[in-house]
Amino acid sequence: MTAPVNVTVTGAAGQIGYALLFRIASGAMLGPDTPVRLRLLEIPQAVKAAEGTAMELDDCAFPLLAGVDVEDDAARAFDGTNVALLVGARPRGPGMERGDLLEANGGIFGPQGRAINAHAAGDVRVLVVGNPANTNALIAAAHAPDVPAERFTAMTRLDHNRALSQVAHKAGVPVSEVRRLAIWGNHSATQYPDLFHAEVAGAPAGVLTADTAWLSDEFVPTVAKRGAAIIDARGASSAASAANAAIDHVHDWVLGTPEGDWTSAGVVSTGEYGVPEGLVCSFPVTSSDGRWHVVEGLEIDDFSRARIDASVAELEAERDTVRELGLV
Ligand code: NAX
Repeated sequence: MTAPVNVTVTGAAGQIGYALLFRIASGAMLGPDTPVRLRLLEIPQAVKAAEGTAMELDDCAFPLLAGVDVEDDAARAFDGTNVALLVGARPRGPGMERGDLLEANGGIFGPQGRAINAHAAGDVRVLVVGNPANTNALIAAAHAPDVPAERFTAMTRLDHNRALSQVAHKAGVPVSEVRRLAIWGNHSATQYPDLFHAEVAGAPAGVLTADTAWLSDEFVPTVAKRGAAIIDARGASSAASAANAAIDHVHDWVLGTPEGDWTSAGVVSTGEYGVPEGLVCSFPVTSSDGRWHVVEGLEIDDFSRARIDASVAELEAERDTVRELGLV
């Protein structure tokens, strides 16, 4: 059997952590032939709860699970890590401004980026789930100068999967018949789910994009505000679907995307589609040889351009704030 892959999950005692860890241990993320060793990072107050989760992981007797460690120290949690899922973050509290939120998260993602830089394995791949995910990824990458920036990513796969489902429902086809959707921009209400290059049952989704009222008044806001709708219905934020999206993201990053299709991920821009270099922005991406590649050469019409620009402007504003705070 191959050597275990070290996977670190922060915020392991939280609700996404609980939905995520068992699936990683079962092989859903890295495949049925790859053993994993889990490192659970939590704040000291939540270590006991994480230990409870570790006991349950043991009790599943997963054949692929080579061990579980619970840590409250980032240096130990990221020691030799190959895949880091940064889920734990500071939520927005009452009266908190965006700057306060970014600053509080800078206090988490800066030190974690430094610990990854100092202790992780040479091939480390990082997925930031904790919000504001794109800018938290930017902060973590800025504190890890020895790790290639392309190894820091932010999760927009949940938005992508939500968009796939909305289109499948509208078109009356299975989700597997919907391809080449894209989420652009920030993982926030400004994100832009783009149908203009999508295919439904092998044909261009033109019949859907022609319905501009549905597109701009239903589809885009339903996808962008789905998180709030889940909170309203469930009384808690998305957890299992977020964990599933994290599994999908890392799975495709490591094992590749299917031929002829693409997905969405927040990756460090190298200037594609006019997005300023260095921003962690969601793009349509493929993955091969363990690397994300932005899908290039797509024609962007005025409808899409205005929405992409608005979301990118929000990312720039977040970057400017964290710059002013000295966090990047
Ligand atoms: P929970 O509040 O259930 O869990 C968060 C956990 O993180 C807690 O156990 C807490 O003790 C831990 N934590 C806090 N600071 C930490 C630190 N410095 N080191 C290690 N652990 C730390 O939140 P949950 O519902 O699991 O959501 C986690 C994050 O995912 C939130 O920021 C949330 O906003 C974000 N989400 C991101 C999504 C995305 O698509 N990118 C979608 C789902 C989710 O909203």
